Amino acid sequence: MLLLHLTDIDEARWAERLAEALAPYRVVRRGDDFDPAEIHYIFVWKPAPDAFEGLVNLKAVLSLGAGVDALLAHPNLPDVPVVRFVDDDLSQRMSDYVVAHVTMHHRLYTRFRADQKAHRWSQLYPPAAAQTTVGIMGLGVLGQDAARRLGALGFTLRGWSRTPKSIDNVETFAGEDSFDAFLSGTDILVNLLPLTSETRGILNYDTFARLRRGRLDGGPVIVNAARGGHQKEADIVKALGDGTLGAASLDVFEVEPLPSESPLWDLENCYITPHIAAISNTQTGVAYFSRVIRDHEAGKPLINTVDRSRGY
Ligand code: NDP
Ligand code: OXD
Repeated sequence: MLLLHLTDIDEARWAERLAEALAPYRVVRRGDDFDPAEIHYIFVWKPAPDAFEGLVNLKAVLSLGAGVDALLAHPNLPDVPVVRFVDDDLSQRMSDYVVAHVTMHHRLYTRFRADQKAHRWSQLYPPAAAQTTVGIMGLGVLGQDAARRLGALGFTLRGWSRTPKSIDNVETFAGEDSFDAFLSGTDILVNLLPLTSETRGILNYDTFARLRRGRLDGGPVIVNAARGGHQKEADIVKALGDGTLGAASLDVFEVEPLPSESPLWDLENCYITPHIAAISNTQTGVAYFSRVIRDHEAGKPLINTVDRSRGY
């Protein structure tokens, strides 16, 4: 039996679709009449502290989120495999966000918008895409998809991961020791890392100060579409104010919703979206998670399981 525990999401819709896809396998929601000992899978988003109570025969936890930082921090997460969401539609949506913001900054949107407001005719030609280096932190499912789509637009690409990678048309860097070299040639820094103890706070003033200067008018740029815990917002405000950063696009925040008194809201060179870079699509999500359950029940191994020791 599959139990749904989705908070802030249209759980009824997911339940209806999953029940159709998995029939005759039983799908239940909290509040339905069922024996917790018969639950073999639980599908979660923002699970409550008692979400796993009584689930003594659980085979796997299925995470609607691609990022599992909050789930791994759940105080009562059972010791069973965690399967995270990996999906072409999700990757496409994330790359849509990344491409939109990278191209906007590459074409010096902040400068020309300010000129327009001031009725100022001031010609300045942005560098060609090939002369602009986008550095992607995190070369996993989302980072590699973004790299492929940015590469098709002609940008020069580099990427940073924990373990070495070889990816066509991307100069790759791995590990702490190569972080400085990676940053020193990056004009637009895109963050697609998971949030772990190693990556928390990585978008800080020291990181910004090490980015390449002189290529993009106004200064280097950051684009964070991963987790708010990666960024130190006081450092972003300082760097956007003193020219260490030319601009920032932020989809995620230390506290969400972003408090109305945050200074980020009013900065002309800060572009805020409310954690909407990519959403898990019901249609493809139902296809993915019903396949995970069906395959596992047929004896196949689980896919896209989280390595708890790495934290992602
Ligand atoms: P993956 O697990 O596929 O990729 C993670 C990448 O980060 C890997 O390349 C990994 O390196 C690298 N990495 C991990 N730790 C480190 C480290 N300490 N130093 C350097 N590199 C590191 O994740 P996804 O691409 O699927 O997702 C990335 C994140 O995007 C999610 O964790 C989630 O937080 C966020 N997200 C945000 C959304 C939004 O709407 N804003 C939507 C969906 C996801 P290696 O390859 O060596 O393992
Ligand atoms: C995710 C998210 O991790 O929506 O999937 O942030």
